[in-house]
Amino acid sequence: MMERKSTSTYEPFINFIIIDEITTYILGVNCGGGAVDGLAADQSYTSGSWGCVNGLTGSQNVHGNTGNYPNACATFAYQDPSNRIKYSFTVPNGDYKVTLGFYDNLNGYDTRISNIYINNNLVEGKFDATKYYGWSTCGTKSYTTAVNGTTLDIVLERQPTSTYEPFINFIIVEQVG
Ligand SMILES: [Ca+2]
Repeated sequence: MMERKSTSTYEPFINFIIIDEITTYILGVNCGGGAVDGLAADQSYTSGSWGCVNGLTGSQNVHGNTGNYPNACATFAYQDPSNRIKYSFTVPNGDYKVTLGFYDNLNGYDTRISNIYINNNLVEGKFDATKYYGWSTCGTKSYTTAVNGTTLDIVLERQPTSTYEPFINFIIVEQVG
């Protein structure tokens, strides 16, 4: 606010104002499926954009559930027969919260056990969604990470003892600082 001083001959004036727009990056991906639950459809990675790296994204329908992401949990992405799945996001530098969604419909005899890396840092060792959430239950894991090189990579690597390759149902990447 600008107020005229009692001693001023003229009223207050101003020539221009610049307001820096603060933008924060947020993107949710329905891995292995179309646009549902407020998340974008999955896609292959292209330079400067985001998506699943190294080939086709496999998907498989599983039973839905009543969680926050019932439709996103109904499909998952994996790369068969690869022992590794990777998503890459081109983002502004800053601090990020990464949420990974899992819904494992395997029985108690088969396993999907993986190490999870974000920008080459191990954030989860020997992760087994069924052990965390139970069979056919949607659950999430969240991590924070700093991005300095405009790239945010998420990698899931199969553990040698795992029956099946790594999988993931959805990803949400959100700038928090
Ligand atoms: Ca999905």
